[in-house]
Amino acid sequence: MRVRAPFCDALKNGNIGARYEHPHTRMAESTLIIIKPDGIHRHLAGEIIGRLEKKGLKLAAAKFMQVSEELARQLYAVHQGKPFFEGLVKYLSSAPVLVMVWEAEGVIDMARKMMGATFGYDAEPGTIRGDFGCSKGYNLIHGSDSPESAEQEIKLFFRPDEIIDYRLADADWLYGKND
Ligand code: DAT
Ligand code: MG
Repeated sequence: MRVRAPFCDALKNGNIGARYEHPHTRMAESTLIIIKPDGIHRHLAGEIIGRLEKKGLKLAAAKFMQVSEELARQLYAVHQGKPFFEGLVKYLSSAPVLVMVWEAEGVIDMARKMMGATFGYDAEPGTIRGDFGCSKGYNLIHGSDSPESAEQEIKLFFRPDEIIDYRLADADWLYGKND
């Protein structure tokens, strides 16, 4: 009589390396993340990308570029008229940045939590801004704050064909069937 190994049940139930399409891989939300000029100059791009990768978020697009003042004004249009607006535009357009789209269900909130509070001196240890800066203006990273702003911001930087649709090789281990 053949004894069925528990391993086979696990495979059949989709727990070990099974090729089922988990809903999380289909309904992924997107966010625009920018490693700002200070992040690039301070050699923190790898550290920041590493944190997002290790969290299990999926990189869908990336562009290393110098942002024009015009584009910076568009990205920060909601802040137009505020006393810090002109300085913010100058800062973002002053040196190269790394602009990315990251995906996961709930990625907007997760990335915001990982970024930490807006000003480095307020941000909790363990967050990107909390661990690597104490400045008000130079706060290393931008992340969309809502699905509406994410959609709008991604369109400012990427054409649809620049956003890559693929399945992470470890997708089966990032989420369980009951997530
Ligand atoms: P966040 O980047 O956390 O989404 P925000 O959208 O309120 O913050 O502001 C955009 C950027 O503007 C922020 O990253 C840093 C700068 N900023 C915001 N408030 C400021 C202030 N009171 N003084 C100087 N810079 C400010
Ligand atoms: Mg914001």
